[in-house]
Amino acid sequence: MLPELKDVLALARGAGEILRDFYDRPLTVEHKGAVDLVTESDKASEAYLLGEIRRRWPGQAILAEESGAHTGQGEALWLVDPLDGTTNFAHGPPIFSVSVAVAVGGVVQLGVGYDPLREEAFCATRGQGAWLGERRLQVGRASALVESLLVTGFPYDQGSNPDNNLNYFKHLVVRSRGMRRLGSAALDLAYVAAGRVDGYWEIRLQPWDVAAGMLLVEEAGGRVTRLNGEPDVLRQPCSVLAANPALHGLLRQEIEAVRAQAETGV
Ligand code: LIP
Repeated sequence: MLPELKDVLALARGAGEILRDFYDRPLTVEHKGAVDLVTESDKASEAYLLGEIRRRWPGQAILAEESGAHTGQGEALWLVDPLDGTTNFAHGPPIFSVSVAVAVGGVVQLGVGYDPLREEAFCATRGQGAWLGERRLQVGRASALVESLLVTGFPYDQGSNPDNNLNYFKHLVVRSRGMRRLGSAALDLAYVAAGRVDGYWEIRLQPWDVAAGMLLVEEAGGRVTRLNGEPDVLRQPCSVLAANPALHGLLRQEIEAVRAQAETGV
């Protein structure tokens, strides 16, 4: 038996309630890497989500940020980010989310990105549109970079890996109307779907960061690919480029120009 969107939404809201309880309280912060944090709120949210999934959909496979891959039977795969934006959560900026998606046969069919502080649930079912409450989501119409508000992020190995997105950032920031780094990939994608920002790209993410958000953007009329234009966004390490179709093409051209410049050294 497969879940319905309302089931995924209920799970995301339940996890969001846990995050609200933890938010603004002193936290124990552990390190998965130099700047890759995990808190008890990540773990508590994930424990809740996995417990509910296993109770109501026993035997279905799960890929979750903190506990990794859990094999199952059948074609369903849950992709769970219990707290997307952990660094913000640990430091204080009120920008984080719960991201839950369900893929069947490798294709994401259901996705929810939930902001527990604003209580905004961005939801999508493949082929049935993307929604924020009763409002149907539609990507923005920016058709020139200089008209576009862009958002991006940086990988956790930003300090040790020279391929850390600064090259694309430097090239695009001066060609756009504005650039933001919000700190939650799931919300970045939800905001592209809602037309709040016009384009988003990021490198070396994980499937749980982007699975729900990529469905939101696709169902809102946007285009989502890897930075190189290939379709398999969820292939690890994930890279993502999301925008309305016209702007997606323009961003692809600029990204290729940066790549060509790096390869030729000119
Ligand atoms: C984060 C993403 C963010 C990215 C960070 C990290 P987490 O996910 O939401 O966009 O820049 O490197 O991947 O770790 O907070 O779930």
